Amino acid sequence: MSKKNIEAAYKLACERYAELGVDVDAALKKLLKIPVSLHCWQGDDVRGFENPEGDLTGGIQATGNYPGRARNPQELRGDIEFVLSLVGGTHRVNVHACYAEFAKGEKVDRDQLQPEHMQNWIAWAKKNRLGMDFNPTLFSHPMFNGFSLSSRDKKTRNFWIKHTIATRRIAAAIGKALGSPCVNNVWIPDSYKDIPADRATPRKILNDSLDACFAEKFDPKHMLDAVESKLFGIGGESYTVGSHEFYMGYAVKNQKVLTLDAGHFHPTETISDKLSSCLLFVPEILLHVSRGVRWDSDHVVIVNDDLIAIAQELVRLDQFKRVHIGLDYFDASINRIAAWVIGVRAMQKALLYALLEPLKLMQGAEVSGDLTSRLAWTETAKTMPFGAIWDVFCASEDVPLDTEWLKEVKAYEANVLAKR
Ligand code: RNT
Ligand code: ZN
Repeated sequence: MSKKNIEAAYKLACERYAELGVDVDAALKKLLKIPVSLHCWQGDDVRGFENPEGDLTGGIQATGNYPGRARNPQELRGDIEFVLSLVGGTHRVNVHACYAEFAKGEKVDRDQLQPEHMQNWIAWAKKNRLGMDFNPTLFSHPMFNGFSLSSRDKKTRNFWIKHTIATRRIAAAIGKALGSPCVNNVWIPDSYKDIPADRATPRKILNDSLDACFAEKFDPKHMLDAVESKLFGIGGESYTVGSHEFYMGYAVKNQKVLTLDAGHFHPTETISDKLSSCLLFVPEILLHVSRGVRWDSDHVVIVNDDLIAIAQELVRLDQFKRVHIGLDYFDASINRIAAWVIGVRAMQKALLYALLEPLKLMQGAEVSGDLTSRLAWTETAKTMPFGAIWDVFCASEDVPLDTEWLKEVKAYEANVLAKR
């Protein structure tokens, strides 16, 4: 589409939004300031750099064998740079501990990790003006035997406690170096495939282990602890130690960041309605924006009702300082770069859609008890010329329109990915 047509469509669209009391410029300005944390593990099917050919364990699976997976830090960071060139706004990158880098011949186990092992990532993030988030990797390792922080075996448990402590120190170093708090998210796969005889003991152990992990105090300007629940995983269908109730309780009691992963609840349960309640009791929330399909919690994020509902809540709560948005999915059956781009752009589209709703009219109707009008305005929003505004967001950020970015990804596939 020509620049002239984009501008003409935008002008008409702005007039129509103004009729509903919606300030399009303010919405665009706001969208620019909402960072999305880009998960590094979409680029290599959650393999990491320790042992890329090893098994992915812990009830998560990346299925598919689309060619072009990143095989080393240079390829992975190069791919992320390319993704960032295709999305507007300023973002963050979310890295797992299993993506640490070592000198040639150096062998460092996860309980011994140091900030220096993330130095390349930190320098790269700095150069690219990205904030960074971090995660202990409590799976895909010989010390993970179905249980980690909640293991009844002291040696196993202590190994993972030491690992988590190490990642908190690294996260604090990251946050300090980049001048932006690094969210360090703890997720454990500890679970039983079948019905446990004792649900309580592993949870008591997990509670104590987390207390040990979090004993050291850090400046919240540098590092924030987050804890992520899950209802079930593959091979862990009957019981997960770190359930929602467990972590909700832990986060409230200890004032930790609560992570809500959109794919970690009952398949028909959504996280949008949880935000307003959780924000009353926990200091901050980390969203793992994902798309659950049947038993898989990690399909590529697209603009659907669930995503729009999340974005609507975020906009209506307007507490963006207390809510961190991260993506969390992995699909190895399609071009991995496209999977990233589709997810970031979907998140931004949903946010823009929510920012452009006639909220004053909807909330005014609600307050006055005119619920008929509230429903009518909700429906009106759906046929407003949203696409014209989205195009201008892309054009003004100098990134391709929706009709254009795929061509660039196909060229990158031919020139870069196909040669791997
Ligand atoms: C797994 C959790 C977790 C992971 C990442 C790799 O179900 O969602 O967040 O996806 O840590
Ligand atoms: Zn997650």
